[in-house]
Amino acid sequence: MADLHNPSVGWTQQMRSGVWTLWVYPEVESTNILASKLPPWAAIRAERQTGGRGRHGRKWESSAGGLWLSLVIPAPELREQWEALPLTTGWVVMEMLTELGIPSLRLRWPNDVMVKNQKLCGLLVERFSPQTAVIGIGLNVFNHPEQEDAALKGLTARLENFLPSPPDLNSLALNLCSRVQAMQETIATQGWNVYREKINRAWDKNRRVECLLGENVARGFFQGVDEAGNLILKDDANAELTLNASQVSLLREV
Ligand code: BT5
Repeated sequence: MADLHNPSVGWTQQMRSGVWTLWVYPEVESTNILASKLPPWAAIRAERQTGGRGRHGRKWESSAGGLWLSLVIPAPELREQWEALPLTTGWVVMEMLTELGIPSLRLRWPNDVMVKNQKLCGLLVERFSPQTAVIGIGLNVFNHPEQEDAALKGLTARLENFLPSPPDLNSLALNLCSRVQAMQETIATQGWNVYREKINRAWDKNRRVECLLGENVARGFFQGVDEAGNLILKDDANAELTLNASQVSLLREV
């Protein structure tokens, strides 16, 4: 296992590309945990995670063959400006996948990249320090998540199903590094709203959803997000409903 406090222990490959240093490990508990103590522009990739993390304590299946990557970026001061990182990173990942030729891509709020109804990529953005954010990216490439958890059968997608020979995992990691750096610079200088229109185009519009807000459930057709990142739903009577994103623990497509 890698030493959580010293990324120089246990790695097998180290690569530099622009501002980034990418360390590759055979196995870690979670790349996000390993990245939590690292400075901006550190990137951690692991062949396997023994405790891959989803949101709200959920498990992320991380066997060999997938891209399990955490990127540390500067995210200083204005906290609100960085709250949309799951949305903007989702769009950046989708842009890369579109360029690779993956068909029928869409985003699902807040942090999933889907092919039709199957999840290809999930994101976990965490803030361990006031000055940085850790962007965890899980992308199924050659792995088979349903072999780890039979309940995922039919619910996941993987790059190998769409591309005869997907890029290797280091190339995908470095590709994402440079895109995430460009995104960080855009958000730092112009704010996240420059991405909002593109993001709003990438959802599956008019899909019926249920949103859990504590004990309550809000239902309607998903319309997108507003300038503050709040969710906009329309009910059957075409009335618009705004939901505070930080209060929505789960969005289910129904
Ligand atoms: C996520 O959570 O989608 C965030 C996943 C982030 C994973 C990356 S890998 C690198 C970094 N290090 C970490 O430890 N994590 C990040 P959430 O929206 O809560 O979705 C979790 C749900 O997705 C699970 O409950 C399963 O239903 C499903 N799932 C689990 N493993 C999957 C996989 N490999 N592919 C697709 N779906 C999966």
